Amino acid sequence: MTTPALLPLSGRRIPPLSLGTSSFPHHRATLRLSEKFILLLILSAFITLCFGAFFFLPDSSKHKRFDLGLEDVLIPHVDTGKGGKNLGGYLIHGQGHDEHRHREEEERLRNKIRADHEKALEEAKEKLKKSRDEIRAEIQTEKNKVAQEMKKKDSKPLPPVPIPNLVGINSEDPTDQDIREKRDKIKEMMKHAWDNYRQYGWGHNELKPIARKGHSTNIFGNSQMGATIVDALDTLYIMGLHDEFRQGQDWIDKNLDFSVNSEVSVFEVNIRFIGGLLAAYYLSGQEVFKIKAVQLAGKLLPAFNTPTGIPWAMVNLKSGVGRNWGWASAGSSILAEFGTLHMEFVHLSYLTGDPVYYNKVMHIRKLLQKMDRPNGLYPNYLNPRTGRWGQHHTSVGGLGDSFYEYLLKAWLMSDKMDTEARKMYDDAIEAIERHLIRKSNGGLTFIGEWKNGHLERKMGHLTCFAGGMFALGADGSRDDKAGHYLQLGAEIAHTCHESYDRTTLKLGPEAFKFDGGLEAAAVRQNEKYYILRPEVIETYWYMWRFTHDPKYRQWGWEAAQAIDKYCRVSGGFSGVKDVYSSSPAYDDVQQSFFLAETLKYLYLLFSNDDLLPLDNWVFNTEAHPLPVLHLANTTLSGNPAYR
Ligand code: DMJ
Repeated sequence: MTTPALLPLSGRRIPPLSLGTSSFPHHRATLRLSEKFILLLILSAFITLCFGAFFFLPDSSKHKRFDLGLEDVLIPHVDTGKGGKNLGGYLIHGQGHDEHRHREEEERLRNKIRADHEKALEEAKEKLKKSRDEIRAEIQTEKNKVAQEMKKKDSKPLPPVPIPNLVGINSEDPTDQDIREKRDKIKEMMKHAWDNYRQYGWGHNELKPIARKGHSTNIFGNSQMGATIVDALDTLYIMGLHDEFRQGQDWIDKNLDFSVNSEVSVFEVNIRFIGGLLAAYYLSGQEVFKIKAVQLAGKLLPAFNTPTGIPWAMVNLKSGVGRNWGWASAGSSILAEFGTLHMEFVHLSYLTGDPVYYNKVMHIRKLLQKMDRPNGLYPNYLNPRTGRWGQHHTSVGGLGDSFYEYLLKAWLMSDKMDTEARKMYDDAIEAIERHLIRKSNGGLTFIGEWKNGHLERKMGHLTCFAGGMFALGADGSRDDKAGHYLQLGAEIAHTCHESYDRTTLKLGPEAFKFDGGLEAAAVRQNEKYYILRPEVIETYWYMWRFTHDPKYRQWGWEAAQAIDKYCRVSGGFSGVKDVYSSSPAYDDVQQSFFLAETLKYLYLLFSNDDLLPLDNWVFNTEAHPLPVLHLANTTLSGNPAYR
């Protein structure tokens, strides 16, 4: 049987490899093999001879051989073209001259090595005479020098860009005395929070106001990056607390270092640090904030190195290794986390001229656009390896919230040019209204949570921000439904106010239900806490700006008084564990967002509208104001280089 190996597809016959039956081609091949073998033997004998002869040559000849080779390579100005490669008299003359030069060179090198050795020995002897502490101090000085050098290198000014129109950074005091006094009270609360943090928690991420020491949570890993300082800067600035602002700036300039071996939340670091630094930069014009924001953004970029480009939830700032939260469905990334980077990243590209940040967030958007959405809803979980949704849970509160917020704000921040973002927002909100928004038996409008085809009639404190979002998105909404969305915003504000008003402390619980006779009330113990969150006050402020209905100032003032009464302690402000108890326990944490958001929104609620007007500023999800970029006149959005 002919084996297929003998009849290859090309049709050319291959000689058999078998040594079995003798054939002419096989015989010829055997002869060629033995000829080759003899040639190989002669060649190897010749090489062995040359090698042996070399070892019998005098030393100087060996050096010359190697030096010549070296010179050919390393000394380009020697004209080897004329003499070096030639076998004529010129070469012989050149070799004699070279020999002399090489001997001199060798001598020089030997002397240098000797001198270096002697110097090192001397230094070592000197060192040994010194005490351990002296040696340590010297090492430290050297280290500092290197660190300073690196700092200088890192702090190179970024390319100048036209700064957008920054209107409304300052504003007149309110003319109404009552409003002025309320605003002053909020400023005093800010000072109390800041001063205590400064005294007891300075440089730590947050403050423990009862224990009077620093505090940190896993979102910042084991770092001490002064989260409260960065988060509070813009609030200090708009309140006119300029000494405090300078204290913060000084700390950031000297101490804020991102080369730490720490695993941090990409989302939290983006909204609090990058957002905070960018806002501080735009408000104050101090370059240091821009430089730090860009340095930090560079440290977050490795988080995007996933098979899909959907970033990991966490990244180690030093190694760049990323991973997801252990609790997230099927190793997924979280919608509210990877979907809340857009505003800051667009600003980073704008300020640096580097499209890398813009490309990262646009890639996320494009990927989301292509995906099927169950009932038009975005699930909270997306696997960054497979690009597939995890559990089909949808929420306008935790895990989903700021994704929707950033769609709307991307459109606003682009001076309404980014119509793609507006469309995605409109589509998402329509699906949310259809499937998640309901009226309770008592007539309260609430936003529930979608869990595997079932509506849970529960709303989180976090979800209360949506009242402000609906009001902010009313203008420009599809089918001219501005009135409808403003009304929806008002209804959510009302429901959230009820969740406060129905408690003992007049502070809202973390989550509340509309089930089995319950109306905006928490049942489980672990849903009754208030941790100084801003969302309800945020919605009051937006509603105030769009309607000027005095009830929003009234509700805001009620919340401010309750915070001052029940959360204030001598060491700062603390969250409380049960808003239905008249003597609640403290959680002993002064959250950084209390200074960034809660107190800022309260202050704005009692300020004139021309302080950070909403036509010119868009607040990120941590309440850091970023200016509207008039992208129609810049290269950013339309330029193919940025796609
Ligand atoms: C803040 O860090 C941000 O508002 C975020 O979007 C979610 N909530 C906290 C404060 O409650």
